[in-house]
Amino acid sequence: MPLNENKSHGVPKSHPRFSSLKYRHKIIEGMKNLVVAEAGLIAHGRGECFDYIIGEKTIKTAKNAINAAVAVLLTAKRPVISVNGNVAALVPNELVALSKLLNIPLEINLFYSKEGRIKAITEVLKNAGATDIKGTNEDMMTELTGLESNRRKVDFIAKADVVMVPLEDGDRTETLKKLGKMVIAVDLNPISRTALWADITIVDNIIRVIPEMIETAKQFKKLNKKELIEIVNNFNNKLNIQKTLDLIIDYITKQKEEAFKILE
Ligand code: PTJ
Repeated sequence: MPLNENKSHGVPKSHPRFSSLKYRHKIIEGMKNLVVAEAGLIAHGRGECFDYIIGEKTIKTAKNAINAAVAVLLTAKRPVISVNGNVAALVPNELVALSKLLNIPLEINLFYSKEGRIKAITEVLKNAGATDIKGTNEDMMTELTGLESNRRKVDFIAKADVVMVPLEDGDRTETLKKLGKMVIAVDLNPISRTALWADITIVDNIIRVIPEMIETAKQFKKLNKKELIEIVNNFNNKLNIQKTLDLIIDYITKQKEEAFKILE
C-alpha cells in the first residue's frame, strides 16, 4: 500500500474531523501560494464556528435560498459570480462546473490586494477548466462609486444585473444594492451585514453550497421561465433569515441537552 493513502496532510481519513481538517489545509496551502489572503485564515475560522451552530449541514432554509438563487441566475440577463481567495482555494472545480452549467462568468474580486494574487487565482481557476475569467486585466476595470476598498475595482460586475458574492465583507454588498443590482450572498453568519443586505442569503458553507447549486441547476434547467420566476417570487429573504436563526436556536438548545450525556 502506498504510504499516506489513508491520510491527507498527515491526518488519517478515519479522523472524526477529517473533512473539516482537509478544508483547513486547502486554505493553508492557498495562503502559501498567494491564493488566500492571510486574513482568509481568520475568516475561515469564523466560518467554521458558524458552521458548528447550524450542525455542519445544509439546513432547510439554506436549501430554500439555494433554489431561489439558482432560479434567479437562470433568469438573469447578465449574471456573474464573484470569486475571492478563500472560494478559489476551497471549491475551484465545483465553481467552474457551476459557471459552465449556468453559462455565467467568474470574476476575480479581492479585498486584499497583493502582487501575484490575481495571477495565482487565475491559475487555480484555469487548472479547474475555467475559460471565461473576468477581473484579470486592470485596463478593463472600472470603479464602483461609493466604495473605497479594493473591491471597488470591477470588470463585468459593473454591467451585471445579478452578482453572486460568496464570503463577502459588508461594504460591497451595500454598494451593489445601492447601484440597483440583485445580490446573492453565501455567508455562514446569518446576521453579517452582507447577509442582511443581500436579496438572497444562503447561510451555509461554500463547500456544500456550490455542489448543491450544481444539482439544483441540473433540475431547474428543465423548468420554464414562468416556473423559475414563481420560485423567486415565493422566496422571502427576511423571513428565511429569521427561520435560519430559529433553526440555530433549536439546534443549540438540543446540543445543550445532549452535551453532557457522553460524560455521564
Ligand atoms: O481573498 P480576498 O482578499 O477577497 O479576501 C477574502 C476574505 C474572506 C478574507 C474577506 O472577504 C474577508 O475578510 O471577509 P470577512 O469580512 O471575514 O467575511 C467573511 C464571511 O464569510 C464571514 O461572515 C464568515 O463567517 C463567512 N465564511 C467564512 N468561511 C465560510 C463562510 N461562509 C460560507 N462558507 C465558508 N466556508
